[in-house]
Amino acid sequence: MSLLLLASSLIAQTGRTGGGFWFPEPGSSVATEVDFVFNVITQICIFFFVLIVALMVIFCFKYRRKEHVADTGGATHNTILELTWTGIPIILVILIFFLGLQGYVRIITPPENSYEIEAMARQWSWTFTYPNGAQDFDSVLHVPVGVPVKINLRSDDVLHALFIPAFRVKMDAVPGKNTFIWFQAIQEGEYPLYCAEYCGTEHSQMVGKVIAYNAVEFEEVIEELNTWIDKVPDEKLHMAGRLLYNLCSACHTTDGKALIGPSFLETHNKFKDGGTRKLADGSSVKVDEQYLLKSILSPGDQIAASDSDKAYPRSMPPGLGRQLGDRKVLALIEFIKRLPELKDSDGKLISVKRSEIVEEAAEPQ
Ligand code: HEC
Ligand SMILES: [Cu+2]
Repeated sequence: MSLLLLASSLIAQTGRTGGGFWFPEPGSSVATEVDFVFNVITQICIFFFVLIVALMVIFCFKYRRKEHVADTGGATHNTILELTWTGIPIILVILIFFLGLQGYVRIITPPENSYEIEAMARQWSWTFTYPNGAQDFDSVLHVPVGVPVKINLRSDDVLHALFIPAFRVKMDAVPGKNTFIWFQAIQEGEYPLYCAEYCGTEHSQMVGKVIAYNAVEFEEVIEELNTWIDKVPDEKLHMAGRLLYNLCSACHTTDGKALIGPSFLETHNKFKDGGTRKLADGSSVKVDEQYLLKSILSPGDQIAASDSDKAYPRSMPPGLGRQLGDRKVLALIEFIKRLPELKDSDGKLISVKRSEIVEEAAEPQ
């Protein structure tokens, strides 16, 4: 056994490249290791596939039925041959097992000093929260290069899975359970990030990206992420809401069509006209700021129904509002209240950049 262990670690140390035909460029420290095990297994498979198929074809011709050949009754057994074809595959699979085990142990053991980021999955986006309280709601994960990063995964609703192909890591996010992945980015750059568990109708839209920065840049990005909403002046808060609306757009349109939830246009009109919203329990409630606030902060308390009395599903993410924090919730309410101001002449939502609405405090020169 120890000999096999030695052999597998020797193999694992040599000839690491990664990427290539089967994989994207390796972006993390374990990527080359994963690729290496994959390549070893593939090459063993190719070798035996060619060997076995070639022998089959050769034997088909060599031992085909011919005239004037006496029937010998066929071979019964050959001990050396049988030991060989049992022994070699056993050694190979044990070797593969140890190769895989070494990589697996590394992948499930985050280093002590890992930088921890909380990930919350919900239909249909990822929210990443950093140690300083900064959050990114747009499924964008910011990481420093050269530092082990541990991502703690949780889900607010159904099963999801965080998958970063370039880093070769993938793990389920399970409601009520804590899971994690860890990796160490080896190169600055942008990498795609996916949800790898079918989680509802917009699952295919649950795509994001990982951005890896050098340590200095990373600190700046996280700082900015933590403070931008405080730097938006009150009169531009609805524009900040436009940015945050991406979090809601999977379920709420702004053009009047109901999706999973009511359209924000309908909500806006009711608000503007002092109208009421029917609820699933048969009562009605005035659509005012109080109602909007409650709808976002504790969606389970009042389930909206359409005007034709069809109740909407109880699928608004319960933790979303609280995680957003007061000022961002306020921004979303302003967004609903001032919806028409955020549309162009074609009725499309205008796009807003964070840099356009954030006011920098004048820096002392
Ligand atoms: C996964 C789908 C989903 C997402 C994402 C979602 N909502 Fe909802 N939302 C619903 C559903 C369904 C309802 C209706 C049932 C209810 O009242 O809870 C609803 C109702 C509401 C209402 C009440 C509207 C009315 O006219 O009565 C508001 C306000 C609201 N959502 C705001 C938001 C905001 C703001 C976001 C983004 C930060 C958001 N929602 C994200 C599904 C969603
Ligand atoms: Cu998902």
